[in-house]
Amino acid sequence: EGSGNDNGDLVFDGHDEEQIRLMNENCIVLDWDDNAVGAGTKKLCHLMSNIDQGLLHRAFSVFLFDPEGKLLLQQRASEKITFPDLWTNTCCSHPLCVDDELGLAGSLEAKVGGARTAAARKLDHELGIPVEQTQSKCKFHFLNRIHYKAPSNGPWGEHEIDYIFFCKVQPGQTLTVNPSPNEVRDVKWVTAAELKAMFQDPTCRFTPWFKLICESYLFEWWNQLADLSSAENDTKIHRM
Ligand code: DMA
Ligand code: MN
Repeated sequence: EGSGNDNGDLVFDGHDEEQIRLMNENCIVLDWDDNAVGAGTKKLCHLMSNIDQGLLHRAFSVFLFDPEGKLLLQQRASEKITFPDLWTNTCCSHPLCVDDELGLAGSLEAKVGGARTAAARKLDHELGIPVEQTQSKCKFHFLNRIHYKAPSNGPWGEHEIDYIFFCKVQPGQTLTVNPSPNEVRDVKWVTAAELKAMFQDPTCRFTPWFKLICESYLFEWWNQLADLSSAENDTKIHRM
């Protein structure tokens, strides 16, 4: 097959080599209560044929705000195997089956810590924001967990329990943002009004999880950006 990886099968025909390689990452497979029950490759976890049989994994979604309250959006690269070219929140991915991302103690606090570690890793990988800067210049708030399922293109889809984080760049601080072209096609800082205007623009298409969060919690939480204490650390899993 000559593809240079062990994923040289039909589902990857025509896709980007680096994105195919990332399909070997080990996601955390879950039961319905967000307990880790095993590992599954990113490939297996995102095939609709497995999802339709109940396969569920852990994910996170970061919403990064600057000190003026603007949200950083990204447009996914055309190279992405799932949901290419769609506009979405700052950064999404999966905590992996590694010690510092699993939340080994099993408590919600430990799992949030693991998801947050993964978030810092991917803010660097996708957007070129150094891990050191997300640690020293930002404040993370865990909001809640959303359980959702959505088909993508072809055989692919999502079925996740998604840890939602607001990440606020602290007053007077700025972050280095240097997106990786293999992951991110474009970025844009927006106000709530500017985001609502993008929803009216038929040339802008959005990911299903971002639409779900926009239709439910986003604008309410955005209004409370200065003090998220009444919204954060929700222990309930919201099934959508
Ligand atoms: C998956 O994001 C996570 C959610 C919440 C949809 P993704 O497809 O961007 O993952 P990755 O960046 O690892 O490809
Ligand atoms: Mn996923």
